[in-house]
This record gives sequence, C-alpha cells and structure tokens, in this order.
Amino acid sequence: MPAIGFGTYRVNGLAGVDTIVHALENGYRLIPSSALGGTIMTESKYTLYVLDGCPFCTKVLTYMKEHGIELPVVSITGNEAARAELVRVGGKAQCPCLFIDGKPMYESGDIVDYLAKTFA
Ligand SMILES: N[C@@H](CCC(=O)N[C@@H](CS)C(=O)NCC(=O)O)C(=O)O
Repeated sequence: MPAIGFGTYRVNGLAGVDTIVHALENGYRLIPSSALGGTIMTESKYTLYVLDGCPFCTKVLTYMKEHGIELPVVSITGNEAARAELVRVGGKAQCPCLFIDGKPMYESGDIVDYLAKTFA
C-alpha cells in the first residue's frame, strides 16, 4: 500500500491487516479510497470497520495480525460516507465494528472472541 505524502496512507477499502497495523502503530492517518469514489461495504462475508487512533481497533487488528487472519478492513477516518454507511447498516458510529454477513458486532472483546472461535 503506497504512502501518500508524509504521514498519510491511502487504504483501498480492502487493506491488508499488516498495512493497517503498521499504519496505526506508526501514527499514520488512514484515508479510505471510498472517499475517492471506491466501494464502502464490501461483498465479503466479513468487513471490519476501524477508526484512526482507536485502541480497541488496534487490539482487534493486532490479534488478527498475530494469528494471520486477513479480513477486509475499512477505515472511517476522514470519510463521512464510510461513517454514514457504518451508522446506516450498524446503527452507530462506534469502532471497531465487524460485520458478519451484514450483521454488526461492535465490542472489541466480542470480536476477538469471535475471531478466536472462528479462525482458531
Ligand atoms: N467497548 C468498546 C469501545 C469502543 C470505542 O469506544 N470506540 C471509540 C473509538 S476508540 C468510538 O468508536 N467512538 C466513537 C463513537 O462511539 O461514536 C470496544 O471495546 O470495542
């Protein structure tokens, strides 16, 4: 995933976990390509919505990285369209939110438990 200018990453809607974790750990600002006209909600069974600088998101992303779990990740940072989509489909703007077959799971602890159970 290319860095765009200093301290900025473009995340193309579907970003690798490594990219997201690296970006968050290094203080990069995530700019989803949906802000540029890409897709927001994916066709995947899973979509994880995250927010820049959110420790609960980092907890989930770090767990995914440590266990080699790759899921589509969408950052709502700086992207009102993605945020609105999260609220519209999920019911609130809280992150992280893992959509499983279109149903939202909002709590990071629940998400990690689900990932552990499902991908162990
Ligand atoms: N208990 C939740 C806390 C999540 C949370 O507080 N997320 C913050 C970001 S760090 C958030 O999305 N705040 C915006 C909002 O709730 O609208 C969890 O563990 O996932």
